[in-house]
Amino acid sequence: MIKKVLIANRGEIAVRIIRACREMGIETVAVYSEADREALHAKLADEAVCIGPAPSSESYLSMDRIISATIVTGADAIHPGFGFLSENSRFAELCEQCNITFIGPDSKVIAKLGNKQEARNTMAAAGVPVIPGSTEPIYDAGAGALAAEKTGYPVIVKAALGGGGKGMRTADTPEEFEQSFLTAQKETQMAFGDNTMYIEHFVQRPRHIEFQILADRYGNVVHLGERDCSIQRNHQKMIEESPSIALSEELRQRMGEAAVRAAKAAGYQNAGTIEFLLEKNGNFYFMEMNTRIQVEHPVTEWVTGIDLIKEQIRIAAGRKLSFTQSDIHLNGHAIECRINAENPAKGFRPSPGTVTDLYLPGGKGIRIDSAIYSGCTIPPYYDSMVAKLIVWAKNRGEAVRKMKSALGEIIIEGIDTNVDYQFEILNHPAYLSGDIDIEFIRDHEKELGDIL
Ligand code: MV4
Repeated sequence: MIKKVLIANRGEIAVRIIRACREMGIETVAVYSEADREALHAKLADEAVCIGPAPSSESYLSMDRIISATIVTGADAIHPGFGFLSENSRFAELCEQCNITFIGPDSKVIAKLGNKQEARNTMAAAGVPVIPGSTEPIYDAGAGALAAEKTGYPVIVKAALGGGGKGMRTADTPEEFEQSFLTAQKETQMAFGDNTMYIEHFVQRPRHIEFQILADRYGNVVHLGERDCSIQRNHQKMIEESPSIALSEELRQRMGEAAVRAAKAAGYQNAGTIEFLLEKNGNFYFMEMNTRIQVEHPVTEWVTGIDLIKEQIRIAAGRKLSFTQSDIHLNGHAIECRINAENPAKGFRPSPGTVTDLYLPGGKGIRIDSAIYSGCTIPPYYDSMVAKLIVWAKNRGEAVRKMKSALGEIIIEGIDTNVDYQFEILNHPAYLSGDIDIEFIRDHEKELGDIL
């Protein structure tokens, strides 16, 4: 059994994990950087250890310091949250070597799925639809051009170790290819210290649909339905919802089965997410698998009634899943808005600083996951997301109205936020009608910016 968990993260997700542990009777250890001395996660945990200076590289990304803090405090498991070391296979391996339970999949599975080209091949072999494209790693523009020709233009060049948009370029024609490839590869080398690329056909105006899965140690795999994450800006998601209004029950079942097949093919354990691109005509393709808990997990929790963090801990402790696929039903509609400390009028530039006044909404069907409090200081060193507002209602229309009402109540003084911008998105007729794809923000930039 797991008795004490060290949370290798900060902000709202650290708080979320501390709460789950406390409810399960598990002790908690927070780690914090010098910039986070007064941070909520450090105050709420049973113990807190300072692991170094403000920059992530010297604190939240320092494997040695985090492992040391785990040993010193006698914690028997680490929850990595998202970002930071959560998808670092070497960190998971280090935990394994130190006899610390890493709350997530096996280090080898993380490494296998972290290589997107390898993941594509694994999925294709398992009968999961993948986007047409290269089957071998590509290291030079010449080999790339041949693969692109075979794939069919337009194409997208991606970093094998990438994800989240870095090291990615499109090419509409063979003439554009070399330039796009070299730019993508240079960025890839800078970001990941590796220059392995792969090529896919560029899918036009898809939705981003992802399936949550849970897998235990005994080969039981279930999916918990989908999240529609199409509303994003520069690869940063802004609004997520479950279920997606783009899926019929029949399509949900087919995509869910594909997601379960994907997890089984990877030998996956714990919570994971299979990302798909969904075309307007209903064709869907595996894009990548995320081996961590995700920011948007609360919308799935609300429509399924399953606490994903608790399930992660139970699975890591060796427990069997206590439900099967037929026990899982999607009830009602949940929407999440990410609240960021940023200024939409100034190109969404980060807005760190001290929160001088704070009021957060509540009431039936409203959940806030945050680590801010009145008087807290948001340091400039980390991600700008400071809170998540999640609402639930019987149907999408009511959920949208509830979200708009709740956004309207928020008071955050002292820093700039995207709260008003989020309101404008929810107020847009195209959003309301469900006419959304990954280009939504770009398509409607002008109207959405009118309030600024
Ligand atoms: C794509 C694509 C279209 N076709 N791949 C963006 C982040 C990274 N995970 C992969 N991404 C994309 N890959 C093919 N073959 C379009 C995107 C994409 C995107 C995907 C999901 C959500 C938002 C997006 C915004 C721009 C591009």
